[in-house]
Amino acid sequence: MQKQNLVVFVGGVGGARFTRGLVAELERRHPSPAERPNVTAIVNTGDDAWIAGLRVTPDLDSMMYTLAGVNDEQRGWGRAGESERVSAELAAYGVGWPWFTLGDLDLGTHIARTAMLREGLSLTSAVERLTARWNDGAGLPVRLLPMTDSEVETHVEVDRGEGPELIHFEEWWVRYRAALPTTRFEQVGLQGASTTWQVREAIEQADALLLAPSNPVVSIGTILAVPGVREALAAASAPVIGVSPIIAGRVVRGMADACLSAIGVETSSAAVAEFYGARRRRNGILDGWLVAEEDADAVSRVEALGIRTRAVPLWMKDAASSAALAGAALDFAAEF
Ligand code: FO1
Repeated sequence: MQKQNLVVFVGGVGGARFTRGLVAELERRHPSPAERPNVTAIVNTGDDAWIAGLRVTPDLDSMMYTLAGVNDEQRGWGRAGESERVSAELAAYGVGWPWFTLGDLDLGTHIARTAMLREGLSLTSAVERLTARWNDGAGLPVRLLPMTDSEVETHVEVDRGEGPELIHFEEWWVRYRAALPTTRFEQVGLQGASTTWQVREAIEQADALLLAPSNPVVSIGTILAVPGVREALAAASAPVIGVSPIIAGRVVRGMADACLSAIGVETSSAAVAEFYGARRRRNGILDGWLVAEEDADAVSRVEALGIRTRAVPLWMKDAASSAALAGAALDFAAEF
């Protein structure tokens, strides 16, 4: 029987946890790897930045470290058992971003990636080589694809007192904890960019397309803005099932509410569904939407948009609940 192909659109931490749950659920449902579905993650690279001469790709790294089982579970980013000897030296030299800690092990990844890029590898090829190293060379249970091989960075318009200016998303997010008011996100480099043939092919061959409960504006929204992605989704035969990143009017983690309010979207599961739009209506993308049981009252409002909606347990507080959520998304997709 033809192996199923699953594709999940992800940002950073929430996407990594959801994808880890999906892998666990698939292992439970399909004990034999021979007929276990393939999983491809299309990952946001809008948070990427040049720091101390190195190309840093936060969301790809969250996905790689989490799926390799070497992530720092408490902080939600970077490596477990990390040290910061080199970053202290960089700070002493005034090189890099002192407020954005690059651990020693993490720097190993950034040095390796930057070396590969300087050899002429695309980011997609570099990710393939970086991910192959884990699990004694067996690699990861999920193929990671950057949303594009072009440098497309999310910058944020703020006013620090000298008038409007654009700063890198990570500076806004980490240095200012998203507390600086903003009204605009700009994807610098989007003009000449396009998605990759690997992304187009993964979407085309997918049996189900899942949107992880990642930040709808700067993660999922950023992926959707890359030329070629929406077109591929519109042409795809697979159903698109989204998981709400908002529960009872609150973000599950991170500061997605700061991003949503910046673009005038209410922090609610229904408003995010509206932001993504119904696939059957004008250039929307959703066929199905999963909301938390706490938001069961939103189901009818989202259904009225032409998006089939279901209320399920949405908190990913541990491995079991993450796997159950992934299973609910798979079961919902199977109904289309
Ligand atoms: N987040 C922080 O809050 N503080 C940091 O110093 C920090 C460093 C860092 C280094 C590498 C990396 O891949 C991620 C890092 N992050 C840090 C998290 C980062 O802001 C997030 O992973 C996403 O970019 C936003 O969701």
